[in-house]
Amino acid sequence: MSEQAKRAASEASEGTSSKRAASGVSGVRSATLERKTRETEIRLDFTIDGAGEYSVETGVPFFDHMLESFAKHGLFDLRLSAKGDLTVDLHHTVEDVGIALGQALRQALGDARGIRRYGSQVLPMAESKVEVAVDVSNRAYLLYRVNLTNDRVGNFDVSLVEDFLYALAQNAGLDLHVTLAYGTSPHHAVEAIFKGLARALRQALEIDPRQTGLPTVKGAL
Ligand SMILES: [Mn+2]
Repeated sequence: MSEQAKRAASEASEGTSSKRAASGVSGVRSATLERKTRETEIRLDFTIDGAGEYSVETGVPFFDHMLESFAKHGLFDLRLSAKGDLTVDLHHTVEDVGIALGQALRQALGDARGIRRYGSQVLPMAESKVEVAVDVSNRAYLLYRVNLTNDRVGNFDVSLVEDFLYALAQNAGLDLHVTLAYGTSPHHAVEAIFKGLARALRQALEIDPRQTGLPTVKGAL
């Protein structure tokens, strides 16, 4: 775990200026969030029960491509505008989008009543294969077994994927396991991670019609 990733976790609990809109009123689970720091300014609308519609502008073209795929394959609606200090590095922007998306997911989810809770996806893309497993447990953990050398896709450093996923897992309360079984193209491998994440989360967040309460014997998630 990098120092930067640890910073994401501690910063996540500091409560930077984020405000939430009413969610779940119409039965559609969604959240609106604004988050502003000295490094980034983020506006985000996220709907779990969406149609895969998106509008994403982070200033990082490959990251936009990944987040658009995430929305499309998760059938989430995502409106996201992030203005970050890209002249310093891409790190702050990528990590803070992970924090904001995680917070929005958690808000939209409410008390998690009726969800399937677990989701998993094996996802091939060309020569790459990724496995993603998620437990929407409200106890954060990231297991990330992805052996890619320090490649770049466009101006996007692939090591940023772990920072993004760590911030997302911490703030959404996910136990998230991501494994790259094999693959050589960093573009394919990273895209398979985002699509696999989308499919696994879509499954885990879905309402199970047979689940009338919380999917746990503890009484709370
Ligand atoms: Mn692509």
